[in-house]
Amino acid sequence: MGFPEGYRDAFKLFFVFDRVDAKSIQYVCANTTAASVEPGQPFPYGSVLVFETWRPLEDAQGNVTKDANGHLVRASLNTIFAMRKEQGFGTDYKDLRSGEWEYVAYRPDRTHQTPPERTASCASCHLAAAGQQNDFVFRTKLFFTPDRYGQSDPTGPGEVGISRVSYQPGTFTVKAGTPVTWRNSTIDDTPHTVTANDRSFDSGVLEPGKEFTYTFATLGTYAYTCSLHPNQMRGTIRVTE
Ligand SMILES: [Cu+2]
Repeated sequence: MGFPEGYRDAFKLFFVFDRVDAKSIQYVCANTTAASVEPGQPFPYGSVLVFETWRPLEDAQGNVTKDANGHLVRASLNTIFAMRKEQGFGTDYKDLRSGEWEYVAYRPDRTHQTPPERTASCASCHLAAAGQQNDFVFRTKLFFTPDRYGQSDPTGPGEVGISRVSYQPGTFTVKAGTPVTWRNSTIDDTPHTVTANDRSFDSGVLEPGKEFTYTFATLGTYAYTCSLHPNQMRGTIRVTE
């Protein structure tokens, strides 16, 4: 489909989502063809939607900062997702086809993050959300319910929670020789990992409800990430005497 040239000037802003849970700001905009559609109506051919994800500004503790209006502050652009509807589009997705849409993900430098031949996963997720009959483009209610994502799950002593695509707390201090347990307490069926940046520990894939325990014998500061969500999930363990 090609990079959606000029979308920042020409496209109409649809929505901005502050995803505190995912540490992500999501801008959804549409070209005039797509923007002319009434809710519930199919999108005409020539519709293009662009969805930018931004990493929000964080303080030194890894907490997101907000502007005077309570919104997250954009720090850096992660990904530009584009979807386009044209007659006959999507046939290569075969069983995963979600209508006549095709999908591409670009990095800010316009190189492909997910090239067109590998975007069947995009189509399948859109298909799963909307079924064959509907023109599904993005959702608001499912992922953005404040009471579902607004609060931390309780964690026990010596325990780091994994929920809403983050480690809670992001920085955890432990005495050397005391085990630390990470528990995937997410309620949205998302698997995560606990993977040291230096690979000194790695939980492997933790499905929801699963735990991983590791005992730090050596003093120091250990940075880790989720290998499935490396842009969103970062944690630190500080091992003290
Ligand atoms: Cu993850």
